[in-house]
Amino acid sequence: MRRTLIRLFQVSITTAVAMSLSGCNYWLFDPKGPIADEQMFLIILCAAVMLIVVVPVTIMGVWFPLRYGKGKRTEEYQPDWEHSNKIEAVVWGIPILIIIALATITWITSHSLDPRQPIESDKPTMVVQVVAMDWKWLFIYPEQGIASINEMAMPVNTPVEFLVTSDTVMNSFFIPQLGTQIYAMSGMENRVHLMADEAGTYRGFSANYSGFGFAGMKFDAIATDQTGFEAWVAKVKAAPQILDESELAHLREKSRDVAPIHYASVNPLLFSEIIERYAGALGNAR
Ligand SMILES: [Cu+2]
Repeated sequence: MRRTLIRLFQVSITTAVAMSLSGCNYWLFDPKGPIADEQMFLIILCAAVMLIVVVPVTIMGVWFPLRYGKGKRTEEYQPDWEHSNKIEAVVWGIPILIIIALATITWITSHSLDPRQPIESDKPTMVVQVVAMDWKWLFIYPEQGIASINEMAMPVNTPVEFLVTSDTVMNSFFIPQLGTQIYAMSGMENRVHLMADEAGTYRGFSANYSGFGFAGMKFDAIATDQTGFEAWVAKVKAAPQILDESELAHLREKSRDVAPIHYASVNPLLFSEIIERYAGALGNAR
């Protein structure tokens, strides 16, 4: 018993030290936008509600064997005891209350955090089209007429509507510090509204395994003030490359750990053409 406890203690200390040294990122607990804020609150709230069960059960799991275990006949022995209204009330009442609380929270936040729901703001929503490729992210700015690979920028405090599709297998578009991940699937368009309320460069990646180069399928989401965003757009517009048919064919080749690329111009219909390439063609992609 004692050795087991010591061993358990060693394992937990080692795990705690390893986790603190591993460079784990607690992005979900460092939100930089209103959606991520609300989601962090949800995570903490749900964990706290679960602890209402986990903490007493853990305590009882240790306490009962210690107090009532073999050789511990300190309490009165009651073999003909069979029913208690108090226990029934607790074991039914508490779970019912927890389910009602969780159901209410789920109902409300499923609507308030619906990814399709626009974010209220005095600024108009900006549209960014996102395409998952093998293994990089393509960003198309239809309003600015530019495109980029593995780097995107957005003005702070401006809602952004991301239209997301895939030119390959399923991926999931995720910038943890801004909230809500959304699946990128070929032949269809998913939408997620996100907003950054603090300037910074946030890591984005695919949250759905998509093959060999998946680990390097990362991008920077640069949130900056309006001037900084306009400067970024100007920089991309000044890039030597454009995203034409031959460059697109090149992008469709599998590649890993791709450094950011800027395209001064892009076919304005490219996003819908990529969707149409797969639409209604299950197992029959051109
Ligand atoms: Cu799943």
